[in-house]
Parts: sequence; structure tokens; C-alpha cells
Amino acid sequence: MTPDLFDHCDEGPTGREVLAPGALVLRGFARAQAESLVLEIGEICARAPFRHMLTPGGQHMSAAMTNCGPLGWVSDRRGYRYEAADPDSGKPWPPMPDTFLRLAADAAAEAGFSGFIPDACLVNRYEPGTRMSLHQDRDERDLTAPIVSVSLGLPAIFLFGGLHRSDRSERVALVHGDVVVWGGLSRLRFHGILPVKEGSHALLGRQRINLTFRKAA
Ligand code: MD3
Ligand code: FE
Repeated sequence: MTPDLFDHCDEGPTGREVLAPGALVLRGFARAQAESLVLEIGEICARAPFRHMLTPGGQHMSAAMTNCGPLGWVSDRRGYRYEAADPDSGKPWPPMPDTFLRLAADAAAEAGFSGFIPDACLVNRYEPGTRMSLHQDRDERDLTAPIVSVSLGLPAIFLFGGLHRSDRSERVALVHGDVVVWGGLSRLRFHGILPVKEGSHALLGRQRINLTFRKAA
């Protein structure tokens, strides 16, 4: 009989994978904390509900979004920017939980970016069919700070491109608990998410949630 290599709540191996200079996948880095992260996300979206923001072109974004922390990323007809208040309520974004801050700082340190203190956490929600088209993250003031992303729930295929939109992109599978640090020469690479496949995750059901930690100001 083949022995079970993984416990029921394991979703794959741990360890690090270098994607490119400055881009490091920490497989399973957040897996042990996933339940508490999901509880915190529940509290955040109770105060600042997920919504489909409008692009400057007037389309609704495919992913539903909210934020926590001193600054939140927003999009509307006027453009993309960071705001201290939720435009839907006029109130400050919910505070960034200490567990989020510590996870982001620990992951960044693992990748060689010690002292990373994010001031913004964008929370993206993908239901089956949701995608994010190829783009750069360039609305932050300090492009020397890395970005840390945490994947929870349904798996996704991440598109990792180059510094020009037309550069060919690599496909990277991201699963529940994976953390990726994007810094240095990879900070301005184009990237996106292919439409999430139908499925159900033990902890999150029919959704993928991505936390994206940034130093915006
Ligand atoms: C590579 N989110 O919110 S996170 C975004 O899974 C965004 O929700 C995706 O792209 C998601 O802007 C991908 C991974 C990510 C974030 C920033 C990057 C990859 C990056 C910046 C540079 C290169
Ligand atoms: Fe992005």
C-alpha cells in the first residue's frame, strides 16, 4: 500500500522556489496560520465589504476587493490610487491585524528584504471564472520595497511576465498557503491570474482569496 505522504490539510510541499531575481515562492509558508487569517478576513469584510471597483475605463473589475491597513488601493473613473478611507463608507479601512503584519515581514525577511513594514493590504476575492489581466503594480511611491502576496483557498495559475507587456509570461501554480515575495528586479514585472477553475476548498469553499501587502507611501 502507498503511504499517505500528506496530512488531510496539507496541500503540497513546502520550500522555496526562485522564479527570477527578486521573485521567490515560499511554498506553504502561511498554511499553518490559514484558519486564523480567514477569521481575520471575515472581520475585515464585515467592516469594509468586498466590492467590484470600477476601472478608469468604466468596467467593473473581475475580482472583488477590500483593504486593511492605513492605506487601501482604490480604482474608479478618476484612476488608481491609495486612500486612507473606504470610499463606500467614508471610514478608515479596518486596521491591519498584527498577524498579517508579522506574516508579511517574516516572508519578506526570508527573501532578503528585512525591515519590510507594509502600510497597505489589498484583499482580492476570486470566485470560479474570476481573472486578473496582465498589469504592473506601479501605484506605490517606493518601488524598492517588495510586495508580499498570500494565496488562500482555491488554486490559481499565476502569469509571471517580463518588464514589457509583450514579453512572454511563465505560468506558476499557486495553492492555499503559498506566499510569494516580489522585489528587486521583479518588482515591476507584468503579472496576472488566469480565470480560476471551478472547485471547492475545505476552508474557503468556492473562492480564492489573495492578500497583497505593499508599502504604498
Ligand atoms: C509580480 N494580485 O492585486 S498577487 C494585484 O493573486 C495582483 O490577486 C494577484 O496582482 C492576485 O495587483 C497576484 C502576486 C503579485 C503581486 C504583485 C506583483 C505578483 C507580482 C508585483 C510584481 C510582480
Ligand atoms: Fe498586481
